[in-house]
Amino acid sequence: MIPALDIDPFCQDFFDDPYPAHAAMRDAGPVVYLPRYGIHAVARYDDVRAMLMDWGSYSSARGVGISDFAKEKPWRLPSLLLETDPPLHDRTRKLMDKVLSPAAVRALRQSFAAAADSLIDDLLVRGSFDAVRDLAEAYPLTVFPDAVGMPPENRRFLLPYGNMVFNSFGPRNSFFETAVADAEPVLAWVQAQSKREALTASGFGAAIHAATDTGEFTTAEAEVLVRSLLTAGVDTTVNGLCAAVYCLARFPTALEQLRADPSLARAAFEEAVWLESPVQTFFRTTTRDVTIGDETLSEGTKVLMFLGAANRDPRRWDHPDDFDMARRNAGHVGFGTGIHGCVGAVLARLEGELVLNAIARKVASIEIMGEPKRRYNNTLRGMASLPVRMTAAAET
Ligand code: 4MI
Repeated sequence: MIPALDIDPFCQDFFDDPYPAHAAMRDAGPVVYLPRYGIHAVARYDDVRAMLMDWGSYSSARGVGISDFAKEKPWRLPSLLLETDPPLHDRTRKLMDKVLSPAAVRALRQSFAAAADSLIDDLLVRGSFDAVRDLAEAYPLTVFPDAVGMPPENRRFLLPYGNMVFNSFGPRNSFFETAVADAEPVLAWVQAQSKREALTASGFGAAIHAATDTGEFTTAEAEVLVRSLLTAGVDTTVNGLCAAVYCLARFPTALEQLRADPSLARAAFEEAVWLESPVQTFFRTTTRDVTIGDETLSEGTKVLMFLGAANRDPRRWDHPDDFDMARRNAGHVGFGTGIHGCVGAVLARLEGELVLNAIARKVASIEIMGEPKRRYNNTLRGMASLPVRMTAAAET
């Protein structure tokens, strides 16, 4: 018998504190049933990881949200990257791997570092600010659209767009409905921004469109792949940076260690992604009858993977609720793993490293000045606001 649990993983109470429910699902068994939505779920590290690795049994092509594309019309044109299986996925992923290669990302280091330093300098002049709007959102919203090759106008539209898409992976609840209420101008803008003519001649966008010159990709395909960048490139990193700042504010000894050794910046960002798991969940759909533990799921079953619960599974991690930059967190699933493992992780890690390195060199203290407000989203874990005061370190 697969244990049935009365848990709603898409409601405000759950988002306010998902951890007791995560533990209940992990403890109930390797796979559980959530009757509220008629879905199955896995929350243990080993089972989440195994599912991510087995793309042949657990398909992405029927959607990685609760909606089954075999039964319902997708909310938007499906992604050619996220919502595909091999062999189509091999072709699109190969192009995105090339566009976002370590060498391509390395070329951005100097300008991204300058932007991080100047942002932290400006924030130190202000002293008190909102770490979500003024830091975690501000940084990716500058450097990422620049790297894609987008014009300066309306870049903030990327935030409501991400909010819509990441809500759309959950049920059609009030979070989704609110997010899509005024969708039209944002959707039109995203579509227009995906076109070759809208993008500068250098940048990730142009690099994707260049693959149409050889006939390997159609213009329509290139536009949907640029849309993947615009969807996945901002909100995710925003919530990763927000998580990192929130950790440093709550764990002052960690900030002291980081200040003493700024080369810990990369480890600090990774640990924040591990601990907070900005992308909390994705679905797969079974392609055949599968066995998990002693249980069988029939073909065509939606299974929800709790990445955030896997990253805090005490079966896998020591003191799983602590922020510890010395932890060996390799193998965490905050960026997923397997063929769909985050293609932008190199870029996200660069952004995280550079912002935290600037903080390490320039900031003496981070103090939380008011009640942090959570941002409710069916997929992403993050905050709507985090009022802080930052003081400057003595010049060296
Ligand atoms: C994991 S976040 C994400 C990745 C890819 C896409 C959207 C979100 C996409 O549209 O391809």
